[in-house]
Amino acid sequence: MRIRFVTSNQWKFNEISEACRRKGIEVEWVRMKYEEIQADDTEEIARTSCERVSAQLGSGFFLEDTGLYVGALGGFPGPYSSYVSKTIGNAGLLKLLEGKERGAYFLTVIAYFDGTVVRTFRGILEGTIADAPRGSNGFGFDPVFIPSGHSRTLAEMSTSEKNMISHRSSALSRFLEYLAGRGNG
Ligand code: ITT
Ligand code: NA
Repeated sequence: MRIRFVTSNQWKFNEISEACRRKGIEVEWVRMKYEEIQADDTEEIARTSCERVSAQLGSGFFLEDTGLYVGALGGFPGPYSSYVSKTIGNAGLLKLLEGKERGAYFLTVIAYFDGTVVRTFRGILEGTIADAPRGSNGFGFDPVFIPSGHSRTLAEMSTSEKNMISHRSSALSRFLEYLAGRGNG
């Protein structure tokens, strides 16, 4: 089976293709930056993006939206994760969290247009924000995110280790189960 993944983000593609390769699924990278609506709900952003992109690509593709939700910051940066990562970055996030509770989670919502409706699949990874950045693998908030039950940050894990636990790979597993159930797998 072959499927298209629409993202401008090289690291997202690397993770998704590694996870798919293990299951014998081929992923084609549609490297494209689509415009996202501004909304406070990751699912709504993914769904709307998928509807818009389908006008251009038809069906048989998926995309995803991911956010980091920090409890002590009322869920911030959430849907603003991309902007926050590019502007204040991990150093700025750590500064905001000085003296605060460190609980956080990642949420990925995959959206897939089946030709008739958009379907969404979620994946969550719970954890804490580290006191300082550690590790050089991965991207974005990986150096400051320690998954629950682990002592290393995501940036101290390999792609395949991250894929064993991540928000993105959980959402992907649900999506692939759905595809297999439809007889496309
Ligand atoms: P596309 O929309 O083109 O897929 P993007 O990078 O803009 O790529 P998002 O809007 O989902 O994607 O951005 C969320 C940001 O959150 C992303 O730019 C990273 O900084 C961060 N992020 C997303 N997934 C992450 C992960 O698994 N680990 C660490 N940081 C992550
Ligand atoms: Na996105």
